[in-house]
Amino acid sequence: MKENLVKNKLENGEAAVGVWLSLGSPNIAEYIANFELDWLCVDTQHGLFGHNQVIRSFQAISKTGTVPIARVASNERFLVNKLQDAGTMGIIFPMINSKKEAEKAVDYALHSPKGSRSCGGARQKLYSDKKSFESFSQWVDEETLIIVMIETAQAVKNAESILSVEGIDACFIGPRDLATSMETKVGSKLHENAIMKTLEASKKKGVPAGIYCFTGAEEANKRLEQGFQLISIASDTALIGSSIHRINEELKL
Ligand code: 3PY
Ligand code: MG
Repeated sequence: MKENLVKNKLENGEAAVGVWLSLGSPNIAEYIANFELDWLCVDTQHGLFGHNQVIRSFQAISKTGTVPIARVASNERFLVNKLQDAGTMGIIFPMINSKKEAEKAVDYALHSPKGSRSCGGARQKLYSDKKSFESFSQWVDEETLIIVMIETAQAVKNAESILSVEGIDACFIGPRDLATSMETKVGSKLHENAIMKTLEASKKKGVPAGIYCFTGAEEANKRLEQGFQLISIASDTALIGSSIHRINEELKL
């Protein structure tokens, strides 16, 4: 991996489509990574991943053209660095509610002078042909994707100031937590207005926006038309669950 193709697509105004992994299975990661998606997200905030399964999933994904990214369990330096050592090329930070929290995310993910990432990198070094640590750290900082999740009412209110933080490559809306925080339902008018407000803030700040889609191509196409660039089209659990459900519904028992 000489360059982060998802980062390139976002910078060029193109869409990058991926799938969310929750089941903690490197075998599922390997399988799905061969479907020519732009990215796969190993979710360590929710889901079933132990750290060895994270490493084995990145080993499988990085053999394909799909970019390995991860959602960190929470905005902590040690957790971010462990995912980077394991080989992620993008970090999704959940529950970023303020400019200060966004600054912390950038600080943990990038080396000096842009941040204060601790020197390590283990598996990330396998992606790069840089010989010295200095050239590796410069390369990895350029190729790292930093994505902040906007998924509370407070984050929507602060979206413009969050997205003014230098080093943030994209924001990503978590519809379920957003609905919970707003005490409304996914899909309500109130909820949709908050999504649109975040999208407007992202356009104003020139930072690409992404969103988690739950119901398939129609929803994903609508979000693409609205101008979302980072689209999660499904999760491993949803793909398995919806297939079984559909077949069961059609069975003539
Ligand atoms: C949410 O909907 O809150 C999410 O975080 C999606 O992963
Ligand atoms: Mg969430």
